[in-house]
Amino acid sequence: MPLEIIRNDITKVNADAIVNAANPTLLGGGGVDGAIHKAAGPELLKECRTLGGCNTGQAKITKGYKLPAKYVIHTVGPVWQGGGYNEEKLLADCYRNSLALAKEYGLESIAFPLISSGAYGYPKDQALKVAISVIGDFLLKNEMTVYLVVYDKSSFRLSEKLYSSIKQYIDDRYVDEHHVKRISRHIAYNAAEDRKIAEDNIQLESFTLFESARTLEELVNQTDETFSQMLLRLIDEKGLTDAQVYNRANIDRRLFSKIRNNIDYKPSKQTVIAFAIALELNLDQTKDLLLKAGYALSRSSKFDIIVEYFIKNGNYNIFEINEALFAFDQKLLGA
Ligand code: AR6
Repeated sequence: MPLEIIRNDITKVNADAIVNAANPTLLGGGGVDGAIHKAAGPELLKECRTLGGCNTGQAKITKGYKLPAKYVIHTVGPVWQGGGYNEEKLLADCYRNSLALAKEYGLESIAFPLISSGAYGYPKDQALKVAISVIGDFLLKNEMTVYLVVYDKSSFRLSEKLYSSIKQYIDDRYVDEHHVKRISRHIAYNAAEDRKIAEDNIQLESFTLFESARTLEELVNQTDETFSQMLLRLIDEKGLTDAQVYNRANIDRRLFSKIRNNIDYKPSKQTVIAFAIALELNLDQTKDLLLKAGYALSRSSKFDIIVEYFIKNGNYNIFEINEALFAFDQKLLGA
């Protein structure tokens, strides 16, 4: 089940649990901790007093009280001290232990803030990387919807190197709309000439059709393999299981079974690309799969260029791709 990066105030998120970036006392503080206590009401602090605090990297659960979420999972992130004090492992533990607790309680959805990336000073790009990597690993083996709530988009940054590399790739390839319009006019002009030839051909063709007495129904029945059929064939050819593929694609199991059960299913473009990534298709194969659903990759879409960038670089980690799409304000893959 999927990971979604969203921009919101976590106290407003409607998930089974929201995670609090707390301190070891569990008795409230500033930042997200303060916001959660304020929105949940004083009953939350009362319950927190009974918990006896919490060590860094560990997690404890309480009810959500006045929050839309049923539970709050309190975890204590590490204070950033330059990176040489086990911070990465401790931060990863926060995500792992919170997810384990959510699983133990049978929760279906959970929302995380970017733990430690505020008052505790963990660099946001590195904090995001740890979050995505631990949540991604968890989701390959477990069914849950996980929201990563990025509160302050302006301070959200991919690692500088990745960001500028993708930016350069887009700049080299992006065809602005103006240019596209010029091209379409040119195409329209050529199309007028072509139309006449096509009309002649159609007459010839309909004659042939008539001659061979083929019905429209017969013709329709001769359509190519559909998207659903091609997807299932590729899964078999790659020796993967359905679950491996929909998990890697960040796609909900229910959506996958709809596609499996309806050979004419018309997926969104994001869904097709998510499967192409899960199946580790190369660029040509990705284009073929897109075509089955009536789509193409375009140079006038940043989304398409970013996807192309990752496929060309052989990076099929859907969560990293989504991180990049998010940074460039594009729709995300899968979920
Ligand atoms: N919703 C989502 N994210 C938020 C919200 C919100 N309402 N408010 C802040 N953030 P921080 P930490 C983001 O400082 O670094 C507290 O005093 C914020 O932009 O809340 O783990 C505790 O008691 C940042 O990216 O937590 C501890 O003493 C992220 O949440 C200490 O701060 C985490 O920022 C914990 O520090």
